[in-house]
Amino acid sequence: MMEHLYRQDLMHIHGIPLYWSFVDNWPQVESFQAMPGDLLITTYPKSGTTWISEIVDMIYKDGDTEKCKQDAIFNRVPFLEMSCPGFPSGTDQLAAVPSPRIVKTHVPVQLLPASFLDQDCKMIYVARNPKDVAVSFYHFYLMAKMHPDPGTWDEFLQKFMAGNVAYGSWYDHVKGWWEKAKTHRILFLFYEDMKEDPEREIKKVIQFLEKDLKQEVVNNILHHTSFQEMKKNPTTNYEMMPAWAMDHGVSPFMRKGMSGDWKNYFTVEQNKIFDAHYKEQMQGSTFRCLI
Ligand code: PPS
Repeated sequence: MMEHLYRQDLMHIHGIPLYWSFVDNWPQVESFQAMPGDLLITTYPKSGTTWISEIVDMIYKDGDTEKCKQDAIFNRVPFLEMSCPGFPSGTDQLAAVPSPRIVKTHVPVQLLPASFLDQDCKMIYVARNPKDVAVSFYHFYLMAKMHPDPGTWDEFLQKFMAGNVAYGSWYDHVKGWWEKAKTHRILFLFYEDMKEDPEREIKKVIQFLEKDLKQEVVNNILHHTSFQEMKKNPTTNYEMMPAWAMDHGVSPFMRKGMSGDWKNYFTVEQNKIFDAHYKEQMQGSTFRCLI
């Protein structure tokens, strides 16, 4: 029924490759009116967006699991630039949400609607080891057929390194947001830090959001947002998405949830090429992450 949406080529918006239906709706995204109390969760795809979204929503709801379980994460934290036949657009969804809203986006910083900066909204950026992002993105391309065919793993890795994937270059994305974080209210987090010490990172978020939560609430957030819990929770594992949009039989959205899975996919040669390319791309930036 929706097969006509499958495996379409990416289009471009201001030079960034993106799904055609998102590009179609871009005027609504560009003119989106952020409110001062909005919190923006901004990430390159596959970097821990859903994880940080659930953490933030739990904090907003004072650790009340039942409240969070009332709706799917993609309704509780609407996806700003989302636009797809058969679904409400992210901008329409957000228009119906009372302040304070939590907004998800993957846009590179130069495509951020101006109102977020005008309103001085708080933002949280999560960065992840690009090697793990590439592996996760490859599996996402396979299971979510709004993406073009990823080809073989090697072909996909080359496209990823060239920025010829949805949302463009990972390198430009992190560098752009890293610079913006120097002058704006942006909490910059790393997926690997969240894996290493989730309690420490959750406390950073609580502090950034100026909340005061008891340790037992923090413990509850920790438990509820663990990979195992989120994987079996239908409101966070994306199984509430129609099967034509995401085929979890091909690869589950909650796939492995670990750092370093790239070692199971990169050949020695691919790793060598990637490291050299990474060095070249990140030259001159003070951004550092595990690779
Ligand atoms: S998306 O589609 O861009 O919004 O995807 P995103 O949520 O950014 O990234 C999906 C990857 O994050 C992993 N994930 C988690 N890891 C650890 N703990 C928790 N709680 C968690 N929730 C989601 C998810 O498994 C995807 O990574 P991979 O490596 O594919 O498993």
